[in-house]
Amino acid sequence: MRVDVVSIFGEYLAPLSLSLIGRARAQGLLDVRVHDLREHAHDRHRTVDDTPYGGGAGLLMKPEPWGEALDAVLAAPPAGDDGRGPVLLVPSPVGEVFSQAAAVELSAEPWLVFACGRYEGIDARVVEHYRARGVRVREVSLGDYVLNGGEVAVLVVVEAVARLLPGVVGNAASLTEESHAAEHDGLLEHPAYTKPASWRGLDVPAVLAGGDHGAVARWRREQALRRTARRRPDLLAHLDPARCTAADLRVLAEEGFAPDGASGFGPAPGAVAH
Ligand code: 6GU
Repeated sequence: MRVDVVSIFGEYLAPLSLSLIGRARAQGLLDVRVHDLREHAHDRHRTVDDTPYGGGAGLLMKPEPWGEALDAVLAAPPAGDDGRGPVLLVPSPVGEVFSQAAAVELSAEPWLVFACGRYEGIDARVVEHYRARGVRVREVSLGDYVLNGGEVAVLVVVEAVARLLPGVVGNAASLTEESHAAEHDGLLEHPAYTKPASWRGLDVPAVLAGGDHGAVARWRREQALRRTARRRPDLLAHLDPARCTAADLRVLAEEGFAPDGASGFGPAPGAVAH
């Protein structure tokens, strides 16, 4: 996979040389190229920002350097580009909230381009222009809080996507068993334990050491359901009742949740929230 990142703070992306992502790059599984937006600002001060029309606090990024920088990136597709071009990702607090489902979709793409805004963001015509040109643009947010710029989002999205590429994570099964994985019905993962069996007076649940694989699987499913109900009840709105066993339904009822009549679960009528 090829990843181009346009930023005024390329140094912010140094962690992409570390750990699994760094190794994936060294192995040629991932080709990350960072480009300096200021190369495309032509005044003496290499200005990339200006005051917003209509007034208001803060500065916006000007469209012209972005147009030049993105045109240059788009003009140099990776070898074997299928003609569809990249997905252009624009980190922004007004974007769709990034998710594991989005990471899975992006991991199937051969080419991602990130446009990192700073200040109050990028002149809105930049996204409009590339959409009109047929570029697939996704504005992505990390969540409901405000960051100073998009570079941290690039670190997050590249790590979430790259670890799904074949060969990046050693044990492929660990990808499907973790929290938020579709194969796990989007539930939070069950608690996990390693040796010693007893630590500071706390014992590993006996069922995990009992050697009964069916019992272990049932215990883990129950824990995943209870944890999700207590910590992230919003995720249960996407749990398909058709994928639930009678035991699942009983656990969820104990936690105060019932099928909501749509395609998920919601608070059971009369249930008392935990
Ligand atoms: Cl992607 N960018 C900025 N500036 N703030 C954010 C964000 C992104 N996601 C949440 N807050």
